[in-house]
This record gives sequence, C-alpha cells and structure tokens, in this order.
Amino acid sequence: MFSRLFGRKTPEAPPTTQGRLAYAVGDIHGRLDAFDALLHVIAQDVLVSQPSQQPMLILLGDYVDRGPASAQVIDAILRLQTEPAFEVRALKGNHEEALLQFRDEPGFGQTWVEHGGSATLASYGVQPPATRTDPEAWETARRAFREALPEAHKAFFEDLEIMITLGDYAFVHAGVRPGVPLERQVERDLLWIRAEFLQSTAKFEKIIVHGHTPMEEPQIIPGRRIGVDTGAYATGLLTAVRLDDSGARILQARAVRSAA
Ligand SMILES: [Mn+2]
Repeated sequence: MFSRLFGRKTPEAPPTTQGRLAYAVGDIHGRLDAFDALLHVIAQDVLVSQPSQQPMLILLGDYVDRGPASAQVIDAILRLQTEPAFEVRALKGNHEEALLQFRDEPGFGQTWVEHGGSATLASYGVQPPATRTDPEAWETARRAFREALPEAHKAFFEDLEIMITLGDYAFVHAGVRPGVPLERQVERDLLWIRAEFLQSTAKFEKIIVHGHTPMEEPQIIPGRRIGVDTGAYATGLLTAVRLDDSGARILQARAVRSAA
C-alpha cells in the first residue's frame, strides 16, 4: 500500500540540483558596481536559505569588455575564490576568448576594440593605439598588456570552464547546438551561439542556463532554458538565477549609478 502511494509519479516534479543551492550570474562586462550589488543580494539570500552544503556561485562568462572595471571584476572573482562563502565556478565567455586571442595575436586588436576591448585595456592601465590600423602600435599595446596582466589573471583566463553540469541543469556562456549531445558540443557554439539555440524547439538533455544574449527581462522557459543576461554594461542591472530542488528564482541588483 505504501509502495503504491509513494511509487506514484509526481506529475510536476521540479528539476533537481541534487540538493545543492546554486546561483548563476549573467554577463558582468566590467560592471564591478553591479557585481558588488548582486553579491550582496545573493549573500542575503544565502543567510535566509541556510543551505546544508556550501552554495555554488556559477559565473556565466563575459567578465570583461565594455564596462569600466574589467580587471577589477577579475580581482573580485579571484578574491571570492579564496573565501569559504561559495564554491566559485567560472565559465569562459566569448569576450574572454577575445582577450586571450589579442594576447597571442596583436592583429586581432582592431577587432577586439570594436567589441569593447578598449575598456579592458584601460582597466589594466594600457592605452589602446590612437591609430587602430597601425600594426606596430598594436604590437606595442599587446606587449604592454601582457606585462600588465597579473599571473593570477592569466591563470584565471586560461583555466576557465566551458560547461558545468549540476543535476538537471547545464551551465554555458551562450547556449548549445540543438540536436547535438552535451558531451559532443564544441567550444565555438558554447561561447557564441545565438538564434539557432534561442529559437530552437528541439529537446535539450538538460535545462540550459546561459547568458550572452542581452534581454530586457531574464527568461525562464520551463524545462528548456534560463537566460540571465540583462545587458548590465548598459543598464547597470545584473541578474542571477537561484536554483535548488524547489525550482528557479530570479535575483537582480542594479548598480547605484546606472550608465543607462
Ligand atoms: Mn557573450
């Protein structure tokens, strides 16, 4: 009788995080002010939640470019990694890929600055070339950037993850290619994909938690995906999703001084 009672399938069982409390944070893009504000909101939530295990803080990538404090955001993440409050896991975004590409290829600088790289260079105290088409000036800037990049930052950028899984969730920067198993996904798609992923109706293996494509409102599409990029570099509004075995809930914070 009990087996019949308990064996009954719950029709709407929420997806599981295997008992963990986890927070996934959207694209920070150099907005240390918004990141600090959101960390405060998350810390308050942890206090109320009283998790039995260390909560996870999953950062969805695009820490640098566009906003004014890229290097300082990396410092803040490195500091969090030394503290016991969270298990910090950091994903690689396409902007971290661009930073590493410029470090190795000065010719890429011209493309990088079109996507916000000047702000990153400035945050490391490096002046981008006045003439963007001058290869020698770019080589000079690249050398200066390599010298300005602290060893810990270099290791941070090189060791970023491309996918994190937890229970029924998979965390990536941009999305996944529909129809391809998670274990066969390629880095290029995980860091860059947009429309093919966002517009897909194919079934994904897990619920995909992602950033990369800014939206006015975070998106929770039950059983499919959760998008939390709210364009913090322009809006000052940074978004996280809080996940545990009871489901998903959005947490947000706005920087005190918004650029919008
Ligand atoms: Mn991105």
